[in-house]
Amino acid sequence: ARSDEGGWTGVNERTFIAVKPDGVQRRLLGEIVRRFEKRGFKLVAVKLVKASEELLREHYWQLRNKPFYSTLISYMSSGPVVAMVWQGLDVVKTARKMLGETNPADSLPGTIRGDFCVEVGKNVIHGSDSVESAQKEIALWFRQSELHRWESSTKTWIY
Ligand code: IDP
Repeated sequence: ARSDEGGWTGVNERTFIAVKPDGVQRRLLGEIVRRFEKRGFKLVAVKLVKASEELLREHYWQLRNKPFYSTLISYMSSGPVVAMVWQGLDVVKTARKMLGETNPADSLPGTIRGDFCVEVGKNVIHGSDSVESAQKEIALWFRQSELHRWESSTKTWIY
């Protein structure tokens, strides 16, 4: 991790979003990307990736003792996921609101999980739960060279 990775705050805050294998299979990628774009966030990295078990075990390290852990790892490795980094003011918190709750049944209509899924084990999308987790997850899923710096032409209309 490079030293400037920790400095992303304010309008430069970043979060890690992954469309899970069910989201990819169900052709929800475009709809999900559309929501983040229209909200005003900036895409700084994206790739289709078949995640290794090793990567997933590290990603879900904190859940290693949960009864659903092995199901979760096989679900997440059952097909390609779309890994993304989105940037913008309060993007970590806002993305979590856009996703809805972990359990789709608790997710309000209008949220991604509230609109597109019904079961906690097939909840179509991941989003970092804090700025600190976002930094760890971005470093885990992406190389520095995959994170792009670019100026959005709509910036002055969003901020
Ligand atoms: P989050 O994804 O909303 O941050 P976490 O508690 O970090 O929620 O759980 C990670 C993922 O593990 C969930 O998104 C979901 O796919 C899966 N998961 C969580 N709780 C359960 C459960 O009770 N049964 C099956 N899978 C679960």
